Amino acid sequence: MLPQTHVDVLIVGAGFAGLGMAIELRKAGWESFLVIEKGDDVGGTWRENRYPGCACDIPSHLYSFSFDLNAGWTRMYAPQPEIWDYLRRCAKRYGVLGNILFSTPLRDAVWEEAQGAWQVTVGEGMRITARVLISGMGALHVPQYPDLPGMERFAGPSFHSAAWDAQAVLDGKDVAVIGTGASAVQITPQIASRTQRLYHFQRTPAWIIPKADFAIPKRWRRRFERVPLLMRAFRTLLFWNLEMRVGGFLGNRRLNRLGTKLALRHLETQVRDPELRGHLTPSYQFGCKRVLISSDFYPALQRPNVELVTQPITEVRERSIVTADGRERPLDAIIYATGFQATRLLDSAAIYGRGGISFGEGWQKRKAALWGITKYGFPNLFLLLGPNTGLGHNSVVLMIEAQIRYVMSCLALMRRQQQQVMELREEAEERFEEFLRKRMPGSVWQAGGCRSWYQDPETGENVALWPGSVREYQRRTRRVSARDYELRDGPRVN
Ligand code: N01
Repeated sequence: MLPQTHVDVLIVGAGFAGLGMAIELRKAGWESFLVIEKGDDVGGTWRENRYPGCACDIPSHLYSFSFDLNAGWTRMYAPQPEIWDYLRRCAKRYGVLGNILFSTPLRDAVWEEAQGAWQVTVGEGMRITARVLISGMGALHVPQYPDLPGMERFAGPSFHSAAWDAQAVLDGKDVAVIGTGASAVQITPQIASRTQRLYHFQRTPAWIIPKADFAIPKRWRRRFERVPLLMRAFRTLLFWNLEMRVGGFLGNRRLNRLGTKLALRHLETQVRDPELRGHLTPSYQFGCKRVLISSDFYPALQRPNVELVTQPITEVRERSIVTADGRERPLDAIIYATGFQATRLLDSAAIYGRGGISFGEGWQKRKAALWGITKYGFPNLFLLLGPNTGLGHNSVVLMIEAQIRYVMSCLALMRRQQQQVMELREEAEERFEEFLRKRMPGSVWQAGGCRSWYQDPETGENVALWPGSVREYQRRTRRVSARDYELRDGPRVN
């Protein structure tokens, strides 16, 4: 017999979202909760992504929990090992490590109406019954490989940016980096000087603005340590500096032009060759795809051993890549910095709600979840970093914390009303869908003339980003409206 466990709350994932949730439950005195984590440590994306140059592209003082500011960040944009360390420290400090089952992936979760609980199968088949299920899975962790003819024939090392092969020898070799997203622009500058030749394959150029990164002097770190208020003031300054940008993405043309100008000036300053500059100039609106920040990507592309290849890839051979113009470039290794299956993730998660409907089916019916957190037909399921809660302009940790507060309020509401089950009403979901529909048309994510992972592959609608400011999201999720939910004591009667 496989072991069976009962808990009040089961959290999936021990990244920023899952850990933050577990910590809040612990702080509020909850005892009966578990976190299942597919990896062997906490950290989520910051455990998984270990490519050279991996770092935050949001200032670290803002990219941290509000309840655990870190005076010790060594740089404005901390490198991955520091962020991973920070999360490990938080897990330890707040005493949630004992609640985490590592190397325990979610197999499936089925809502059992008769029990008013989720039946969850994990790892090798262990079953967990949980009254409340919280997804902290995030959107960016199932690698998306391109579909290139002959990919499987390549004889040298080839791997995805999120599954970096530390054993692969790149020094003195001919290497391809495919992609021009946030990952690729961090990788190319780091490895360019080590390779013999580096071919950077770009399908679509990105808008790139300068990265004001610098080491935070020790005396400042000491000041932050001694005067936490100073650190908080600094964080507030960073917050408003980023928050202001959202208008430019929501349709404010003047703000959007300012961003475009900044990026174009950066390109002109760093790239003198007009032909190369042409290849690097996007033809879509600023912000339509994620705006990248980098001060070393353009210089890396201009190294004598680096070539920007803009011809589409037509074939991968045993030791080379062929492009549409018929050119074949010999290669020892290929790095796929080609992103993640962002919008398909929840679709494919084996979560079955009331009446056995899969999350994918529920999503097809209506591509919305209230505040990205709750969905009709899925009682007692709460999503962190769910649909339409990503950000293109500010720190997503702020969104995670707002969602955690909302979930805590939902749990408190159930307790107060002495009800076991809470389900979003269909009308509330409809209203929210309408709200999204009204917001999107003027935004750059939809009207900006690009294709990006923010968009639903079928409809082209933005299903990834929150179409507003962080302040607005925080305000709107501050209170749970009981009218949006049906609260019931156990099984449903129709
Ligand atoms: O992935 P992406 P990413 N031939 O999807 C290209 C977060 N993040 O891993 O634009 C050639 O952005 C594709 O081209 P196109 C952040 O939220 C954060 O870089 O589709 N190219 C694109 O250029 C980010 O947005 C940090 O035409 C091909 C690239 O691959 C998200 O993760 C760091 C191709 C994929 O870019 C994803 O970023 C890293 C082909 N056949 C990531 N197929 C921080 O610093 C695809 N591409 C916090």
